[in-house]
Amino acid sequence: PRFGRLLLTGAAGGLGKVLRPRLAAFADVLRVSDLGAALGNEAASHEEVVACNLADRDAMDKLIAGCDAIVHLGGVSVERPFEEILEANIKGVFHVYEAARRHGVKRVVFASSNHVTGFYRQDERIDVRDLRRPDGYYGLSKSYGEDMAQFNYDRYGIETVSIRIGWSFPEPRDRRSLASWLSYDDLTELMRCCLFTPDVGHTVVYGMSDNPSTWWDNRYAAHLGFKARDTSEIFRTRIEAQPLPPADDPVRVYQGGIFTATGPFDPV
Ligand code: NAI
Ligand code: 15L
Repeated sequence: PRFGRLLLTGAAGGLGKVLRPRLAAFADVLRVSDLGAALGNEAASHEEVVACNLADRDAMDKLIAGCDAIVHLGGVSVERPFEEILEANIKGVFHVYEAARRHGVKRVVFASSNHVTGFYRQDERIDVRDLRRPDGYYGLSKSYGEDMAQFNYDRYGIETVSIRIGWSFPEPRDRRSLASWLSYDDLTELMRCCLFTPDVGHTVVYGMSDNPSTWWDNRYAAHLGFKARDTSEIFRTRIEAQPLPPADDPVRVYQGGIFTATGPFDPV
């Protein structure tokens, strides 16, 4: 299966750059978007390059017109002051769904984050039915995005898979990411499952490779048929040679790590 036109937001970011060539197989036309300065204007023959600020409602409406599905990666991707998160993430995801409804888009893949449940401890194992415990403004914005996804399914039948991405970089960098690593190849396969599995409603899945030390149970996303092929285990020896942080260090206590202790940003 293929879409006619697939939109990728956040195309100039770390994961956007990885997925841009890989999503080409999933659509006749790939429309890629990000802030103009980050994006440039070079387009392959199967691509449309459209600069757009997620906070701009009218521009977002035009961006999404004519698209059949959306992979929404754009936004602020770390903990930042509320105003920045509000513009890019909260207004951004609102505009995605408003335009999706107006233009009849029926499938969204939303890049949520493990920081939606960042205040669970690393000695707890959780699934997507456990209460969300966001660990900052960033996690709260992703929690709002998941609620937008559920609401837009219940009210308008727009289907979404929200991927609570763990740590998706070339390699794990510490003990925390040994548990949460998602390889780029597994991310790509997960994207394929999220885009093409029928009847997903609003499904929430933790985005992770086959890591034995995981904190997350994906039993409620089994219908996606996603099978991770990579594992962080191959990095364990090297990572465990790093000094162990103190027992009360947030990077060792909480699933969300340092995000649980970042900010507040207001001057005291
Ligand atoms: P990134 O920060 O490298 O990329 C995000 C992109 O969004 C950037 O290119 C940025 O220019 C764009 N953006 C920011 N504000 C914007 C605005 N107002 N309008 C338009 N574009 C805007 O992040 P990365 O690592 O590529 O992550 C992609 C998505 O996945 C993000 O939503 C992030 O929150 C989520 N995620 C990523 C994880 C990871 O391990 N890489 C882990 C958990 C979630
Ligand atoms: C995220 O949500 C961020 O987007 C990514 O840059 C990492 O910081 C990751 O979480 C993490 O949990 O470390």
